[in-house]
Amino acid sequence: MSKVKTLGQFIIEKQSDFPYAKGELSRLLRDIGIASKIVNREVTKAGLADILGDAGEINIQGENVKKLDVFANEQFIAALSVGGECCAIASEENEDIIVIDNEQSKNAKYVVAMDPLDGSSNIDVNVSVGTIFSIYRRLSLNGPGTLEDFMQHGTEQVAAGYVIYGSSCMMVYTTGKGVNGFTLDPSIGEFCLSHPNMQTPKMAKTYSINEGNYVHFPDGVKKYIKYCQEEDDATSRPYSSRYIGSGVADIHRNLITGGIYIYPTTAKSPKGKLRLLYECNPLAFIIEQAGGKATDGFKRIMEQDLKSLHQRTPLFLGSADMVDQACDYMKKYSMTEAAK
Ligand code: P6P
Repeated sequence: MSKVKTLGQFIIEKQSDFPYAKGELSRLLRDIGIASKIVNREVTKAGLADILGDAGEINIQGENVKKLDVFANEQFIAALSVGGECCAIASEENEDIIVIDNEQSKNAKYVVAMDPLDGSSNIDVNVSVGTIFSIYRRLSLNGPGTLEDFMQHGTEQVAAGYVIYGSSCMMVYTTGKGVNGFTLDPSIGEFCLSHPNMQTPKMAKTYSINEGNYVHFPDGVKKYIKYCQEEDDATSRPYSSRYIGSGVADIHRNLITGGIYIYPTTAKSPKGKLRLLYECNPLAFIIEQAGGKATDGFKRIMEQDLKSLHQRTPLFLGSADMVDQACDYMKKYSMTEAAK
């Protein structure tokens, strides 16, 4: 009997974790998996853009070539629209929510928030990029989904995950019962369980931050960076600075090896750069389920109030002890930041 366990088999097997589940969430995760495989196929061809044509051009097949983040957005919207399990979508690519009111979806139980292709500016230089998704139970009783269905705390997520399109394509997700990673086997076109029950180390020696913004960082972040750079054998310092500039790639590495990712307030992003709904909350759910932590420097990410769809927040995410330490510096040197 093959030891390979596909995403589909795993989802069905774990469905028993939710006694009242009638398969809707399982089918929703399946739909996301299907769209991810289609996006992966296009992302891996991106390097051939010169041959296939740049976005906005007509390629040799006479097809209109799309920017990959637009293509990814369309693929996830299409898969979720026909799947029948989602009544509305919030996307980084769309100003307003996308209401799915076809017959099979308008009374669906779930809404999905997503960043269809985070870090897409890195595609041209062949750096890994990713999709981030977050699933909530709708608050409205029935009919087309509403904006209010998304205005929930991150603690209300029923599932969250990301897909990383890198040297291999992986889906990592949680439904609140741990974190599991699946690697796409192109020879069979299936995501196969490769990283069961992922746990992130409580302490590690990697910090990820764009130090080009140092001058405008809060004092607490400046002090923490200097702490990371000091020489001290007893605490294995200096740490290593690793920053790819593609959040899913940085956070996926830190999830596996341990580390902290920080995107604080900067002059250009006075509220932080990353979005609460479809980047920070899902990544926070995953990292907490893997034993890590995620805050805005002061408060747990998943307890933040969401007041607008594209709301930004500072993000301190990763190994629990490292996040605690960075936040201690924020409390000691940047308490005024919390008041903003
Ligand atoms: P900067 C990508 O645009 C992103 O949202 C994250 O994936 C990434 O970590 C960050 O922004 C990079 O931002 O300002 O350092 O280039």
